[in-house]
Amino acid sequence: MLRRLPVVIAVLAAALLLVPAALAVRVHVRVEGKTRTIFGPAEPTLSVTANALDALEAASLAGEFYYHVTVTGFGPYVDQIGRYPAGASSGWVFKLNGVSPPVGADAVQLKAGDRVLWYWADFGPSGGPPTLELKRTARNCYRVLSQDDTGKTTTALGATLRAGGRSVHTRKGAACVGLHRGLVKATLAGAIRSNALA
Ligand code: B12
Repeated sequence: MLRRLPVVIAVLAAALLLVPAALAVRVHVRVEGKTRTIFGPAEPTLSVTANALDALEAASLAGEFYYHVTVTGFGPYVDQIGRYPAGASSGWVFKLNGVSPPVGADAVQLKAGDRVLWYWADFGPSGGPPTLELKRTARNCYRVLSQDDTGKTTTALGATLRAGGRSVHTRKGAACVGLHRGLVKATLAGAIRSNALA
């Protein structure tokens, strides 16, 4: 038995190493900065330990971008992503599946297939900015939706589609862009730029 001890220890150690990997979830992650997309325009799937803060860590690792967490009375708070630190009524917020959770990112447990969006937001008297979501309706045709913090979705009237260096103004939040190279994304003044689609 004693001779088998090193083998038993090795098996146990391997099992312990496998536990965190088994608990990880595969989720979509995107990070929208103040002036440009920082990570994952097309919302790639990443392996994330457990929560929305871990999703930012996974994206930072994959995209090699800086972020900083400070511990406050409420718990961990992301006070900087990329170049810009939070200040006054602006800073970094996140959404899970289009909804802004009313708790810190470490308290939001993820399940497979979830979509986590971190973004820079300027808060005014009417709250934070809506986020845009791009959907493909047919070949080269797209619809742009606008989501508020509760996840309520409306058509993003006046949104612009950016396709291969061209700008196409949408009629009633939808348009066909014709043949294009690269990804298409949507913008609208006062809203967070959309995910990108082929
Ligand atoms: C201003 C504000 C913000 C600003 C902060 C800008 C800045 N300068 O850093 C912005 C818009 C960026 C923000 C973001 C978020 N906020 Co906020 N925020 C507030 C608010 C209205 C005032 C805070 C304040 O200035 N206090 C006065 C200063 C002197 O005290 P302070 O301790 O130094 O305040 C700092 C911390 O509160 C920190 N902070 C702000 N929000 C949050 C959220 C969490 C979870 C943590 C840990 C820290 C934190 O930023 C403040 C300024 O540095 C409070 C509501 C309130 N009345 O307290 C909500 C509040 C603290 N926020 C809240 C939430 C949920 C968030 C978000 C998680 C929302 C989201 N889904 O993304 C994010 C944080 C995500 C992240 N980055 O980690 C909740 C926290 C609830 C909870 N029990 O966890 C509160 C209580 C609002 C609410 N009732 O829902 N917030």
